[in-house]
Amino acid sequence: MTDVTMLEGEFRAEGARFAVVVSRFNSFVVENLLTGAMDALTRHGVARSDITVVRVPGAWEIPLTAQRLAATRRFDAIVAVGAVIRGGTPHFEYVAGETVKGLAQVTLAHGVPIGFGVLTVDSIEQAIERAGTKAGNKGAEAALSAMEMVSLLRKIAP
Ligand code: INI
Repeated sequence: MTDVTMLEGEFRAEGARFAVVVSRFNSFVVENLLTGAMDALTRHGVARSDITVVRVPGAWEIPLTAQRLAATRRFDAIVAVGAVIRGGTPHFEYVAGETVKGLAQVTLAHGVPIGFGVLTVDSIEQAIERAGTKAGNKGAEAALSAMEMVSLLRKIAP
């Protein structure tokens, strides 16, 4: 009897090209997420010349930008980095919800993995916790997930 076939990605993706889409809104937090994402990619062997960083005004603008990047077919994965903080703004539900939905559409429509490093949190404290303090760095996690997915998709369809 043959054994089960197991497929899973690794934290390495030789020659893969990454686009990191970064929103400026709440930049005091988001810059730490970007640093985490860059650090995760380069420490796992991605050349800096294989990374393109694209800055956009806010999280709302991330999905369209990701769509355009995916359509170029120049990137093996996209990492989305931003912070939507409730903090009393009525915008929160709309911006957070549409960012998530938009990115879900892009990843499926283009078949390009998107690491989701957009914080959707209630407070600045929660955002800081997830941007390199006690709850880790969600930018780094998103970058690693994107890398793992590149590796996995290569195994599914070399
Ligand atoms: N953009 C964010 O990235 N985070 C937020 O918390 C946020 N809030 O709360 O409003 C936010 N709004 C701006 C939005 O993303 C657009 O950039 C703006 O509406 C212009 O289109």
